[in-house]
Amino acid sequence: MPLQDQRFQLDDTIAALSSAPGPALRAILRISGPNAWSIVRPLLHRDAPQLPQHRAVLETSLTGVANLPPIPAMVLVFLGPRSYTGQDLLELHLPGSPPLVEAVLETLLNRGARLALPGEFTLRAFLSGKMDLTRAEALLAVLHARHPDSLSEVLQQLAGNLAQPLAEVKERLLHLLAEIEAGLDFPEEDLSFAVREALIHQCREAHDEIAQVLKQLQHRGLMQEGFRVVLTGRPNAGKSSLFNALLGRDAAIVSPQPGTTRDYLVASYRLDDVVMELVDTAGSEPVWPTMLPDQAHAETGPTRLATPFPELSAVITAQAQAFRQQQLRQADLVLYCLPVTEPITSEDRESLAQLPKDRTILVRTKCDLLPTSSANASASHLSESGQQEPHEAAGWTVVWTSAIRRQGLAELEEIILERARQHSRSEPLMVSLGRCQHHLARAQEALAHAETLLLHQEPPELVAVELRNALDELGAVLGEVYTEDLLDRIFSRFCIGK
Ligand SMILES: Nc1nc2c(ncn2[C@@H]2O[C@H](COP(=O)(O)OP(=O)(O)OP(=O)(O)O)[C@@H](O)[C@H]2O)c(=O)[nH]1
Ligand SMILES: [Mg+2]
Repeated sequence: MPLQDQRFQLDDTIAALSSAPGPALRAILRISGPNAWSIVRPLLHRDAPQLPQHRAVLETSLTGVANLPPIPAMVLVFLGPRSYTGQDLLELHLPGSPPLVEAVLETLLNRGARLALPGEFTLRAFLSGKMDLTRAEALLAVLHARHPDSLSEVLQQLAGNLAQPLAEVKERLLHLLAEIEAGLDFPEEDLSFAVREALIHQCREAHDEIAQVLKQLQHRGLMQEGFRVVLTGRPNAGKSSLFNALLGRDAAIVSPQPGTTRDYLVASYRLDDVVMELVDTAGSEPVWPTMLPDQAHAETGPTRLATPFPELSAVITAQAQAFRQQQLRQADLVLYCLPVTEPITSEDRESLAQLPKDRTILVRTKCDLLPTSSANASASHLSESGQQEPHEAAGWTVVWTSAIRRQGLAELEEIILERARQHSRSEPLMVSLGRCQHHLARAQEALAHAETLLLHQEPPELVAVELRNALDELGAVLGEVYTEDLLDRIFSRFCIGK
């Protein structure tokens, strides 16, 4: 059966690991559907009761799982319809050992459960009316949130601060429609002036309330997970200079001394209509090793100054490197800076090996230091200029820049913008916002049409059609009107077990 069809098969009993995979103190397996209890019951220790009458927590053990001895388990029983999915739902809390969890899951599947598809538990919650679509989308965004600001935004949506005002507007429009349709039974009696005035007023009110919600959504869009562009590379590679050149101001200190940037700097960076975060980090090698100052000097050459407090510097360096690693983990795009005048070192190779090619741009900095004939070169012009990138650069997106002469910046910005746009199209929160904004704008259009019709004393039937259109659009936001295709697109973005 195609996956889409399976997804809407509510009489199946589905099971999956709901906690994060990997070793942990506890793992949680969820099983939901009409046979959840009958599948789990024979595995429970013989003292386990018949299906509890209420929500219950059973401290028990599981037997008959592969050839394993009894497994201590806590089983939470949620009876439908008062459960997350609206169906009987059991949670098996187990010791978080991956082979053990796998064996229990396999036993559940052998006993008739089907492995849940991504987001299928939440889809069931939605289909059983436990959750409107804005809340389901908010849940998805909560699971993917990385920053406290965007988390609080989506938590509010999860709590219903989008669904609730819209449900209220909808209620009032339904009332309005009922009034008009009641009048339609007497077509010869056109709407009186006073009634028309009142209807216009109510249409405007609904329009304004939707505008308020749209404004909230717009704010949420600005608070979205910023696309994070992180500059990294060896000390002195020209990261801070590029950071300043992209921002168009001197936000970071630049100096010929390697190790100038010891912390990391985050700046709001706007390209076109996309606001993102640009992060400058410390160079990617320990600049002040825990060695005596004169040793450091001897090993790294004259540009490196001896630190007066080697131990303190080692601590700061370690911290700077930890920050850099953390920023790299959170990066949506990495700009790996490498002066065009320097070869790719083993250290660069090691660093690059850890970065995903599709989310990294190799920025060859300081291209003004090359002879003028090749100074205008960029990745796409390499062969013409006779310059060859080292073979390690093959397969990477390469851009040549000079922060000092502002060369290659437009090309770099174009790539950054394109990646940021691609990213926001796949961000759960942004997808949800786009969908809601689309329907709300159309609801507003319908209300504006209704108002115009009322002003021009057009027949009430036409006004009713526009009100129905507005109601349909609001219904679509909340998920009362949906297509399987839309649900498939939303819920397949969840991970399995959610
Ligand atoms: N000629 C030339 N010099 C540059 C360019 N970009 C940076 N530099 C010089 O390279 C040196 C290091 O620049 P920074 O921007 O501080 O390098 P960094 O990678 O931030 O260095 P750390 O913070 O120490 O890791 C400075 O002397 C800059 O003036 C460039 O495009 N052309
Ligand atoms: Mg710097």
